[in-house]
Amino acid sequence: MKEVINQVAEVAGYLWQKGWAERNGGNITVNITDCVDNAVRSLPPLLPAIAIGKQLPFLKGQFFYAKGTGKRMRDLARRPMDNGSIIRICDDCEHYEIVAEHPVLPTSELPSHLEIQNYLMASGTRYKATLHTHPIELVAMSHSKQWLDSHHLTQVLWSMIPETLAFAPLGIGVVPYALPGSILLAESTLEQIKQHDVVLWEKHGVFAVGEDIMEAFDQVDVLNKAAVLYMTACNMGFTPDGMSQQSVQEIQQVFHLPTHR
Ligand code: 2HA
Ligand code: ZN
Repeated sequence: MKEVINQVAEVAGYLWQKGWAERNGGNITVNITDCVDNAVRSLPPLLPAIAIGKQLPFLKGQFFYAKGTGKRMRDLARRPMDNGSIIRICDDCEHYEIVAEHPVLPTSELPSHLEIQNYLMASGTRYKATLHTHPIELVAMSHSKQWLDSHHLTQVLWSMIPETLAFAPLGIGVVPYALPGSILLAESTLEQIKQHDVVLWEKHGVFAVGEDIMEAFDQVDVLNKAAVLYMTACNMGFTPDGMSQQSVQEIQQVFHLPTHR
């Protein structure tokens, strides 16, 4: 469990260094059920059970590490257990309890993170981590209608550098602007996460999933790197050509890249 939480802290540090996590921006949730020991399993709740607002049947008895509401990624990087907490989903699948280490209330976006965690469990994937962050260049692109078409955005980003395609083979989904923390945002994100590991929230940020938090971060990082390359070329006064469609398809075939999870 220590290893998983140390990895969360490492990623939180990267998010801050990249300028993607101003103030309390961003959230991290990781399913740690497989690595909690008996001592943690038997911990009594620190507060009365809190309603999730929805029934999530696949999360019964599951344990999560979740960043605390209002907490800063840069603080979490140094003190993960003071800026996040371990929660357990109650047997009714509608409430959760905070069991360690302090009564730090989880992220305001917990319901959307848990709803997507419920989907990841239900669909039998090995995915355990969900990440929300504010990557500068991808968010900047989302301010123009031409980039809100998921297919077009994915093709352009993939064509910037071969690695983008290799390491983000499911491309990037797009969710139209919705109020942060809203049910609409959670549900639109869930629909897009069924086809993509990374989803761009118009004029806000990204939501990503991965087998662990490092993988979720890496996918956002390679996609944002492609956005930086695109914008750097534009800043030099030209629109980049991008790799040809043929080169993109060649990579998909040679590396047997998955087209779905
Ligand atoms: O938790 O970024 O969108 C802070 C956020 C919410
Ligand atoms: Zn946000």
